[in-house]
Amino acid sequence: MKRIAFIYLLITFLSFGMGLNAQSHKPEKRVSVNLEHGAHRLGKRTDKYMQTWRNYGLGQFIHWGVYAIPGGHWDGKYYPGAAEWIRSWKGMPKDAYDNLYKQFNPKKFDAKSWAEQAADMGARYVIITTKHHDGFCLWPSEYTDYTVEKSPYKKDIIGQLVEAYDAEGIDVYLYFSIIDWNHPGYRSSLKSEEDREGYEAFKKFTRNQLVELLTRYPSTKGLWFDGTWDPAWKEQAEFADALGEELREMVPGLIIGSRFRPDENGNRHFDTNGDLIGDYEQGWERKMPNTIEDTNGNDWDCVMTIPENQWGYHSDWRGHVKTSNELIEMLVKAVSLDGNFVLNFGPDGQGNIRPEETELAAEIGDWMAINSEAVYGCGHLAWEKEDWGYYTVNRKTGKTYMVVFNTPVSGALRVKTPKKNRLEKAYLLEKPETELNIEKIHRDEYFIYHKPDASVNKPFVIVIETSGAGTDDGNYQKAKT
Ligand code: JFZ
Repeated sequence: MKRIAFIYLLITFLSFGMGLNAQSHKPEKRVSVNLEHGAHRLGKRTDKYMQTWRNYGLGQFIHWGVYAIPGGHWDGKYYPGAAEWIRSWKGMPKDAYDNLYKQFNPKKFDAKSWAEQAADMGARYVIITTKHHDGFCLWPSEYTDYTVEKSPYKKDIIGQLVEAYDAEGIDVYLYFSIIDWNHPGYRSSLKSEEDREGYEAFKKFTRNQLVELLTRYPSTKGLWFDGTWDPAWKEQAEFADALGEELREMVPGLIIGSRFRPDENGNRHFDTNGDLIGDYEQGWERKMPNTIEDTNGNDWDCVMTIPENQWGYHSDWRGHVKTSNELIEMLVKAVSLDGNFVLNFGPDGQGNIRPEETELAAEIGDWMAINSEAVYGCGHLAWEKEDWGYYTVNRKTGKTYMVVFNTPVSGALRVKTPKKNRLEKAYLLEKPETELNIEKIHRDEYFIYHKPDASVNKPFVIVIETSGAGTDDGNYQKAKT
């Protein structure tokens, strides 16, 4: 018995060590100091709100603001950076940018059609920019004049979107930038007494706007913060912590990721002890974890652009534009590693969703219409990773899926089950009546034979059933987490 306990400890120790080495997203050094503004919780949130979040699978991001008007161009010149950053470009006169709102009149904007398109794509939540770094507010804020109300369009855009997405049953999260290039008190760093004074006014303004947003749009499920890397904000641990608590009291179950408040040492995402600050890791931006160890057991979302790095509307996408197969693979990979995948849309200055995005949304939606069962409510299955794609497992029912992206020329898809767990049955999700041939190769190793015909150019899903899992508690539990 003693020996077994020792081996168990050794294995636990080794795997923990390996986990630490794999962490790209967490300080390597683990210390333990008392923090007033560090993580307020260790491990995942277990309440029903967070469970809903965890089971979304697919989300939509919307970046919209006055930057959609120049669309990555000024004075005939092409701006190579992210379109929503054009104000910071030396070729862009600040004054001209700050007056763009006088032309903001998106006649084609129809919140309902955006929400319907998102629903058809299969999105379960949406993150909407209420205010990006430029400070332009898509709602009629009473704390600044730099809002949609003062544009020729006048109407509240956030209100229309919240209503339309709510009606489609898509949960709304509000993106809010802490960087605000329009507010006189905003500074990226505080270098003088005067800076500090101005920043105090900016902090009040920030708090007021956030309280205003949650008061106006009480169905909001969470806040997606951005622009919190400023040295000025990194000094605001106490203020940000209190503000977070105040906001959480306003909306039951409110979800806020790790890109909001720093700890008292200015550490972001992970506090000085290496513990996650906030409800999920918000650092996976245009990149993804590769293994479950990379996620440190935290909830996370990956936000992704369709071109390389364009969030707001850029009329001229250059470089690689992702295909629906690539995006579906990212979605499934995210789910297989216990994360959500959020795809960005950048509508144009008139309020149209660009044709490339519409086409991709439809292609993803077509795939989801058949296969979403392997996405919604699903998470990681701790089986050996195979070359053909990703396993996902329904967290409630335990139903197990193989989402196949790479079919081997032999047609033999390898499955290695955990010990004492026999592979009994395999069938295509699309055609449950046709059972696929299974051959046992060696111990817990099987081949499932399936080679789709040449016309199939989309990933497909195989459902698998095993038996005997109950005889090995440890593995069964592991397979379910
Ligand atoms: C920020 C914004 O600056 C950008 O315009 C967009 O809104 C995006 C969603 O968020 O950009 C970031 C933020 C974080 C990282 C990279 C770009 N990051 O953590 O690597």
